Amino acid sequence: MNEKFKGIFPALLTPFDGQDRVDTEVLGRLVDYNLQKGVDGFYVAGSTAEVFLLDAKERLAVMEAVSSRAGGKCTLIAHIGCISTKQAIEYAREAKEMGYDAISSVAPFYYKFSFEEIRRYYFDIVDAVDLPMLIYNFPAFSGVNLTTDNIREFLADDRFLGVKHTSSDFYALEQFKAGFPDKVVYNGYDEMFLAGLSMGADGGIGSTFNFMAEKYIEIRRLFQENDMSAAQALQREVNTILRALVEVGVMQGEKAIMEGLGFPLGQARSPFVPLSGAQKEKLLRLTLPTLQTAV
Ligand code: MN9
Repeated sequence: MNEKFKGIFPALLTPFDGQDRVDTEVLGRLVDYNLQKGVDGFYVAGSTAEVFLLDAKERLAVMEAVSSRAGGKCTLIAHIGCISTKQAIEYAREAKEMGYDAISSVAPFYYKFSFEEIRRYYFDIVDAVDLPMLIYNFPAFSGVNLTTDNIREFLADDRFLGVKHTSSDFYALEQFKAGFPDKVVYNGYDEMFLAGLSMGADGGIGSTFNFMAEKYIEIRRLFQENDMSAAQALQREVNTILRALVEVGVMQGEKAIMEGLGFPLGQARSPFVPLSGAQKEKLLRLTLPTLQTAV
């Protein structure tokens, strides 16, 4: 039943035009470009989409652009997370309306909510909207540290699809699968994709999948065929790109790389600062030679 959720899911970037407006036309092309590469689905309006820098109208426009372009062609997960339960339920209802296959949410952050409050947040959403929920566990950014037992409490309920685990705690990842083999666990850090697979991940949701999905599709194939040395070699190649990218900032860097590949997505939104000419030049020099051009 959860087969359609396995595999490679780019966490889509949000293209902005020259006036800093969401460019849904370019977003549609980014979707097609990745569908042609054979991705299994998309993760929409998440961290990589700069979601917390979008207003509600823009967020819905992003969700709508992706569902109208990719609906019926692959599996779609909408990140509906925000720190208000009421607002999250509204986004979840919209996702349902637009035909999304699942919803996902980061834990409510900023106010240091107790686990009981976080638990209620998730259960109120799944009580209100009939779509499977993927927990988005990203302690480094959210500041919310859910324990393995906390997360297992959600997984024990039928309405929870699984976990997107953006953490290097691979023991926790393994424990989710050990306790709940039928739930879906996605690896979150692209630089450790192969490690996640080896501990039981069913696939990955990643931001660098936007421009090199083919490499992750191949790592997963090699892993499934037990060709670990080839899979490691490819992860190493991917990590030379990630190293250069993380140094300048993920979204800014990815947008510069996409532009270098012939696919301009504009700038990351303020307060992100655009890369300097020298940063861009160095990034492209270190990354483009091993990447496929976009068009
Ligand atoms: O959840 C992504 N996180 C963000 C996954 O975009 C903030 C990852 O794909 C990372 O961007 C990537 C680089 O650290 O692994």
